[in-house]
Amino acid sequence: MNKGAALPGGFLDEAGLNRQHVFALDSLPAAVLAALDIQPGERQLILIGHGGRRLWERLQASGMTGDDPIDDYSTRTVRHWFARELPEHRFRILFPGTRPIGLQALGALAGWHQPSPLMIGVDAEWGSWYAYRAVVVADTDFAPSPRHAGHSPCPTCPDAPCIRACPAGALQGGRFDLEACSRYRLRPDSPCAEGCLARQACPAGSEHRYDDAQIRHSYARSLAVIRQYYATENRTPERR
Ligand code: B12
Ligand code: SF4
Ligand code: SF4
Repeated sequence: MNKGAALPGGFLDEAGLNRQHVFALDSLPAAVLAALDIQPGERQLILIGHGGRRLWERLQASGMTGDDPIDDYSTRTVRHWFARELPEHRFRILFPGTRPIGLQALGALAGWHQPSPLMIGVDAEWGSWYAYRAVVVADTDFAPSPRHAGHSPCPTCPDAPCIRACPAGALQGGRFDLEACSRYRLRPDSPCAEGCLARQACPAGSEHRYDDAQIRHSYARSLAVIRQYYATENRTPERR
């Protein structure tokens, strides 16, 4: 019934899930499709992201719930959106979920992901202040989105302040050194425990920089993953 219509994204925009891209499943590379376990009748993949501060503002207003409040909010919001605006459609939320999905690879197909020394996608509009919040497959028939004509600010960035700002030298040498970054973040009183100095030095999209509380929240989560990794592996990062 929505054949060729534009995705009705206003509800998602208002909720802070303000980046959306519709792919026809038959336009996706076989390697991407293989990871999705497509079911009969499913026709489209809807990639949903957030850019800037609104997601966090709306999340605060609706209440932080669950083990991962951002994932929890994103899932609730997508379910609510389908119930309200697309009740006749079947959908499955693949991310957040347990299935490994290469989000930056999907972002590259949508034109959202531009590589950067930080390894986080950085584009000229949002800088690094965006992320992927949901991947949905559905039996919808919306007009596929044109590839976003974004571009990377990095090639024209004078002096790459991100590289100079990293106290661990993790961005030098043209390859992100996750080990060096992790080791530095795990130090007692590390200035990178709850935020990335390199990311904050990047001038691109700085007007969209997250609220301090959101930065602390997200970095505390990634630090916990890093700590768990070293604990599980019984490794001592300080000595490596
Ligand atoms: C595992 C993971 C991590 C791990 C390690 C990353 C790694 N590659 O080993 C840890 C826990 C350290 C991590 C941390 C962060 N991550 Co992370 N991470 C992921 C995750 C779940 C899987 C990446 C992966 O390994 N894919 C498998 C490989 C085979 O896929 P790939 O597409 O071929 O590889 C790409 C990525 O691996 C990436 N990459 C490679 N090395 C590194 C290293 C780092 C630090 C990062 C961020 C990316 C990255 O570049 C590859 C080419 O595009 C993705 C979400 C996803 N499902 O894709 C998020 C993701 C890459 N992370 C993201 C973010 C934002 C972060 C953090 C900034 C979160 C935070 N606020 O703390 C930090 C930054 C790093 C830091 N300084 O701590 C975002 C990036 C958004 C964007 N704009 O591009 C993603 C896409 C999640 C999301 N929902 O949007 N992350
Ligand atoms: S500081 Fe410059 S080189 Fe580094 S991520 Fe930002 S735009 Fe790219
Ligand atoms: S978190 Fe710290 S050590 Fe890691 S890349 Fe950012 S500035 Fe460098």
